[in-house]
Amino acid sequence: MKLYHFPPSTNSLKVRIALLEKGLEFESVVIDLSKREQKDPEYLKIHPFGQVPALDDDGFVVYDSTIINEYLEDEYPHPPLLPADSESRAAVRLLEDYRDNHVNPHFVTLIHEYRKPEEERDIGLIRETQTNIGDAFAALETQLQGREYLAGPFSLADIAYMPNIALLERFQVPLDPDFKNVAGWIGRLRTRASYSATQN
Ligand SMILES: N[C@@H](CCC(=O)N[C@@H](CS)C(=O)NCC(=O)O)C(=O)O
Repeated sequence: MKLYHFPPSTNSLKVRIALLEKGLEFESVVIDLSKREQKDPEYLKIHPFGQVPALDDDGFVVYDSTIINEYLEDEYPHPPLLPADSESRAAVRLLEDYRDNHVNPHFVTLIHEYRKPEEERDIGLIRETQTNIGDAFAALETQLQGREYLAGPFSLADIAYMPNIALLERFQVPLDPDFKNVAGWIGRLRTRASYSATQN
């Protein structure tokens, strides 16, 4: 299996964590986004939209982190990262969708700001984005009430958020101290061996 990825990319990390959780070995092919390698004509044959990640599993190519993780679950179902019943599976997918469309974009804003020299950063935008992240995590606080992980057992939903959790620390985003469920969940995620993928 070959994983085309860029190590700091949050969406690439979603797949690396799923591979680690499933104990699947892979060859790492780094596509350096800082050199725009994702737009190289050769790579566009792998990923037609020129993004990371993409996966080549013995000649079968699939891209988009969420779709790749679903593929991994279908092809390598043990250990399971989706619950067995349809309602819980739908809940996992909604939580992933929330992360992809309503949480991760705020982190992309922070990544772009922190890439700039300090004096060029838009502090107002950083503060506003931190508030947006706090608001987004308020929904997770409710979701985690009475649950160890977002959908009960550890799942693809939790994996989707792990790269973002690591960035909370890196960008020193303060979370509301009243978010006790979120704090406990983050603590549990940090103890998983696969969390180490986020630390390079
Ligand atoms: N929906 C896609 C989004 C992929 C994506 O946005 N990848 C970013 C890195 S995290 C990327 O390749 N950015 C470079 C570009 O779009 O040119 C997924 O989940 O894989």
